[in-house]
Amino acid sequence: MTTPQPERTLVLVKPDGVARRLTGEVLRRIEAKGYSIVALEQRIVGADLLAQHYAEHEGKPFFQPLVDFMMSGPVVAAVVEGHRAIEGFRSLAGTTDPTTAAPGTIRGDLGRDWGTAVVQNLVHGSDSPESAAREIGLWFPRL
Ligand code: RTP
Ligand code: MG
Repeated sequence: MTTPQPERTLVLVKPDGVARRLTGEVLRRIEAKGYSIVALEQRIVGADLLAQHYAEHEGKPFFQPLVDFMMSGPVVAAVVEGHRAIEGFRSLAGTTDPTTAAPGTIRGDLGRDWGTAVVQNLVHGSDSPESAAREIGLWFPRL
């Protein structure tokens, strides 16, 4: 018999999600899926953390609008755990563009394009085990 391997992912409720009072709805979907929330914190983030978090996008046209958006209000950061939680949360979130994200997903059900400089899509989820380890280290260094 194989042993389930718990996996951790970093989830962010972005400023649009917090402002729209959707934090509880996002956490509800994570818990309803069967994942555990092992760390949770609301905070206002600075440019330094965001530059590290989004280092892969540095130099792209949406980089600065993205950083500005992420500093526009509080963010809720969570570490979510469960077998295949990285892939599982990405599936719950839906694809990047909320206009076309599948209904049933967080972005598909709750998001839309507001015509802003950078697409506001409610949540972030780590995209690989390497990203998850790096991002959890940035956001929750004591974990
Ligand atoms: P996330 O990192 O936030 O979970 O989203 P993602 O993987 O689906 O998207 P990613 O490609 O990593 O991009 C990070 C965030 O940058 C904004 N973005 N805008 N062409 C654009 O206007 C564009 N591309 C990306 C989005 O907010 C996206 O979530
Ligand atoms: Mg990403």
